[in-house]
Amino acid sequence: MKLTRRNLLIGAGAGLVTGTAAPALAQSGGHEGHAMPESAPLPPRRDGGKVRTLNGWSLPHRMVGGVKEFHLVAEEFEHEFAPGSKALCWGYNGGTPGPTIEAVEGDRVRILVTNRLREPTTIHWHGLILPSGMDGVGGLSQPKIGPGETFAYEFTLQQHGTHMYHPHADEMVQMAMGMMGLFIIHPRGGDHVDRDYALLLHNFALHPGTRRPDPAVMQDFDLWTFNSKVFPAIEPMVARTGERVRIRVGNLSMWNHPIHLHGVQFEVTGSDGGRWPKSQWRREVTEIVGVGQMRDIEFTAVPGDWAFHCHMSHHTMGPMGHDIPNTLGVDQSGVEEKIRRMLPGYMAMGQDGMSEHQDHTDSGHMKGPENTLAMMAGKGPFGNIEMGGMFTVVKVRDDLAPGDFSDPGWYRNPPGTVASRVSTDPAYGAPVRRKTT
Ligand SMILES: [Cu+2]
Repeated sequence: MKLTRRNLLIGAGAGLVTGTAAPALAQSGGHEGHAMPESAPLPPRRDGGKVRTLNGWSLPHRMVGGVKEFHLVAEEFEHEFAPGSKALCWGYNGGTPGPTIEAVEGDRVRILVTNRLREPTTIHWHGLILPSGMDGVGGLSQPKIGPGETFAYEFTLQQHGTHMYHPHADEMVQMAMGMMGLFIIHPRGGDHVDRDYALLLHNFALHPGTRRPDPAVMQDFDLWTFNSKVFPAIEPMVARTGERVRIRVGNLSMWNHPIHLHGVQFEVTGSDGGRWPKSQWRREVTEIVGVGQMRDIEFTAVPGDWAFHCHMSHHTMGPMGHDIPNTLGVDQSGVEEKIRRMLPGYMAMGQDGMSEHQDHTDSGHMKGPENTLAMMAGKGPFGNIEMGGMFTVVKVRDDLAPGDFSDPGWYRNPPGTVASRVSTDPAYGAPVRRKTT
């Protein structure tokens, strides 16, 4: 039986499946590791770049006769989206996204691209002003880079801003497999911020129980990612109170994403067009980053743990089925026992909402398909966070050293500033309500 989202209800750990998918749910699944550790060690910086690419790194260069030379390698590797979900992905230099290229306006850059895939590729420098023959559209601007070949791209950077790179050869497949990266050009005179974060929005169709992304999916993706990671495996963004923080967000996914930050009104300060004049800055709390677009947002950090996420609520969830009956409000007593005779361990869910999903999967008594994340994950100081995709936390503290990116743990709220229980009686108080029929 082919196991797809069409016949599986809710990725890992759902209690309700169609009959055809039932045997698949009996497979064992690894659901350990959903909790976000309080002080997860962050990977060390391997470069001198100014930008912190979440869960990523900036590519070192070498100077060759006054030219900054970078070397990208297109290749396949095993990638972990979060503990419990790995796939064979394609990307650059061992990762998806590939390493961030950082340079300065006016630099002459040479980018060597070695193709270790088994099909031709190219790289398009998305948003860069360059000679037509360096634009990287296979067949149009250049011959494709065959397997085993290395091509050189060389041009002078005539602009600054947040940009991207991606293939323009068998684009549908190669991008669906994870091939993309950030190309950040700093202005010649600098533009001071204290923390400069960058991430790419993407989506992967890694169907339950499988190990290669499916390039044919157009909308119903399993994994919604920041830099090809899903919550809780996405690094937090940390800052000291009062610091100026920039977050650069690029979108090479198949959807537009309304990116929302709690706790502040940020300013939209730039895009692929570079840093905008101050008169064009806008105050927002949500900014839609359209497919193929970049947006830079900036704010002054205020203390707390602040959610940063896509506001499409399905994009903050892990794998789930979409063509399934709605069980909300459906009395499933009796059904459970009958199904258990055919499918031991079956558990009816969804009658009162799906919040219970994370408890069942975290506790391990709901096993989903192999190599498949739960729909909801993450533990916070007050319980389950119930997220799973494009979600991370901006952690702002008063006592953080400049340049310290380590996870400071959970925010210690000043006394009297946490919402708290005043009653357990549903009939409590005298709230004004509209008359219901
Ligand atoms: Cu989204």
